[in-house]
Amino acid sequence: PTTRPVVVSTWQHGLAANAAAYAVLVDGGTALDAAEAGVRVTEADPAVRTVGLGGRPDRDGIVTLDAAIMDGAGGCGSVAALEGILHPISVARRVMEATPHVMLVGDGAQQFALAQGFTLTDLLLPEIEEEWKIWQRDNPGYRPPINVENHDTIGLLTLDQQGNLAAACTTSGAAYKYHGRVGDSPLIGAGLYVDDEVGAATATGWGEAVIRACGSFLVVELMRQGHSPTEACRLAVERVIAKNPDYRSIQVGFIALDKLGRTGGYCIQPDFDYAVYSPQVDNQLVVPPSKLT
Ligand code: SD4
Repeated sequence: PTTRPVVVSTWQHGLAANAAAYAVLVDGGTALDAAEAGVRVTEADPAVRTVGLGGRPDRDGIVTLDAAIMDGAGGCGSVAALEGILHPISVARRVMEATPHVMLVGDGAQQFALAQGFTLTDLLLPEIEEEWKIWQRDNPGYRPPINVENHDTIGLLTLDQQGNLAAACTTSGAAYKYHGRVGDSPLIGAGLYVDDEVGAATATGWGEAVIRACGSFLVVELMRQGHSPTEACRLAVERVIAKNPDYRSIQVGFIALDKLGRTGGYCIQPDFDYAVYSPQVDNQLVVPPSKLT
């Protein structure tokens, strides 16, 4: 039996994103349109400290954004280290649809966005700038914090009524990162991956740890081998742990959606949750199993 449509996304802010994405899907919209519409809600929400407007800056006080979007046929686009654009996910989609490329970064990504009609927005909120100044004062070593709280990307997976899958992932990245640092979120195969023959996956947490394991690609390939979404996420977390001896001090979480509409997740630390919206689940938060307790 197949469940459609389905939306699943990371963290509590996933609930609002899911609502927007699900509305597109029940209307007969595509998985790709729904994925973009969903995460745009989080990007524009000034209360979310880890995505778009209201996101925390890098250690130089500059908000730099990473985002990627992918469909189940292999189409994908992404931007990294993008400054001053409210909706990096929509720029990523333009990269996918209006260029011969997959990824644009930094100034080039911003120039492309402006040429496509996006406008500049100041994304650094005054209270966030104050917080950053205090962090700077208290951290003379100027080292980005590596800890379990330094995360909360929105990653969102969709299955539409036609049976097509898509994923979107967008973030301001790790707080107080080096200027120019790129995390897992805009990297196809790390922050997200989709294959209509199998399913879709996305990651949240300490991006460096996800990149080392090609996390989201791994989850999809494990589902291809027959593992359920939750079991695929668990095995991918085990791989992350094997590649990251410091795993006790970081969080990594994966969520997955297979082509039958089954969802699942797994994480290192127990503080992760994700939001599911389907004909059977009325947009609810799920707490997945975790490696540590
Ligand atoms: C990153 N995975 O840039 C993202 C961080 C995250 O809020 O989840 N951020 O490493």
